[in-house]
Amino acid sequence: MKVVNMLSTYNEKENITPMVETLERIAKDLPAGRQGNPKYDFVTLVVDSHSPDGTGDIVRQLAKTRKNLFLLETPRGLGVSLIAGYGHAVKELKADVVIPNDCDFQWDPELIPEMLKKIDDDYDVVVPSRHTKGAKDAFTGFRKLTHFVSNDLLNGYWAGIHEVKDKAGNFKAIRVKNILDKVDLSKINVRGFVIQSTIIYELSKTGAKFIEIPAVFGNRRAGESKVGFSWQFVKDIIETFKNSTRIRFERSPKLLKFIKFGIVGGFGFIVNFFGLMIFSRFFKTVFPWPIGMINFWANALASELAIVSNFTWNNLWTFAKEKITSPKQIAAKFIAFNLSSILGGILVPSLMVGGGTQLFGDQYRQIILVVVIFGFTVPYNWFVYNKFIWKKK
Ligand SMILES: Nc1nc2c(ncn2[C@@H]2O[C@H](COP(=O)(O)OP(=O)(O)OP(=O)(O)O)[C@@H](O)[C@H]2O)c(=O)[nH]1
Ligand SMILES: [Mg+2]
Repeated sequence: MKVVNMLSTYNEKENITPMVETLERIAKDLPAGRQGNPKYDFVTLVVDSHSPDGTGDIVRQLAKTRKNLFLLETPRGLGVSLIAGYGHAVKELKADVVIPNDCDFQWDPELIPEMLKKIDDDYDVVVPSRHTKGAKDAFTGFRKLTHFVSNDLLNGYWAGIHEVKDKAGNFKAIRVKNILDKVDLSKINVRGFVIQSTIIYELSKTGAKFIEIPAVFGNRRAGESKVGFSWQFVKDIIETFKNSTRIRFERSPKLLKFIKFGIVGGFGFIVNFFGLMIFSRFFKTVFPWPIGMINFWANALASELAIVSNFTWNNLWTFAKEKITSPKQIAAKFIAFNLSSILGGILVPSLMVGGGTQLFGDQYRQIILVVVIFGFTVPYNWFVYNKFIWKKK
């Protein structure tokens, strides 16, 4: 079984040699396979973003006396580097298992034998975790807060990634066959640290079986952390938020649809408002009719304009997947849409507001109107649009 240990490095000149040697010792101590042959073929892939401290040169030097050490040079950014590294491990190095890790000893590589044992036990993704029983982390103050915001709030609560509790770490063992090789790496479009939760999400889509094992997350052994309050940090938080939102909507397309439906409805409300203003002014200047008639026609025209806007934008945007295209269908559905709008947007709400003010008094008219719109018209429209107008084909 070929195991590729993938170390991401940026300025890790003090840590790289001890890490490579530690992995070699771990490989030597692993249990042998059948007939005493080594069960695992252990290689190390260093993914370095042209570290200015010369980490790459150290790797080149080490590789002169080693057959199992490789260097991949990538542009700056943990996300782009890991994506390139995963691709290289799968395609070029023909890995069966990939084990990405930081190169600062915060995650203890001594866990690797236990992780490989879990892969043997048929788990596909083994995640050392700071959030299971028996785990510990050295987080303090600011790092505790940023970890909570990105791991728990954005990736957990907002994105809805619940396969594992610790979604923010790099260290994990990933089976390649039918799991990592199913992930289309070219479609993952993230630059920074958010790659960690993104890869968990992408792996979950392959049907991977996850397990978390307790880990002790210590302090880095030497060198400097790249996570601190900086412009890069702000960019990382924005990217995490954007990506969590994308994942949330991908996981719950109904929610995205509902938000679009809300925006279209709100826009229709604005169209109605300005339509009424423009039409009543226009009629007042052009026709010398009694005031009631003008209001009626201005109202009717403004409502129709809003209906046309709602129908068009919902058809093109909210329900793009169920879009109605044939002219005959459009005509039929548009008539149905109009009738339903009159019923759900005018007739029933008028009755409800009328009844409500009778019951509670005129001073509550505005509140009753809001309650009726959100309590009746919105759910009614949502139901009719989904079940009748833009029914799934
Ligand atoms: N290839 C590559 N590696 C990077 C880059 N940025 C960080 N790394 C490496 O990724 C690993 C994690 O980075 P750290 O700075 O230790 O971040 P962290 O462990 O999440 O946070 P700390 O707890 O503050 O150390 C380390 O091995 C870094 O050297 C990058 O742009 N490219
Ligand atoms: Mg670190």
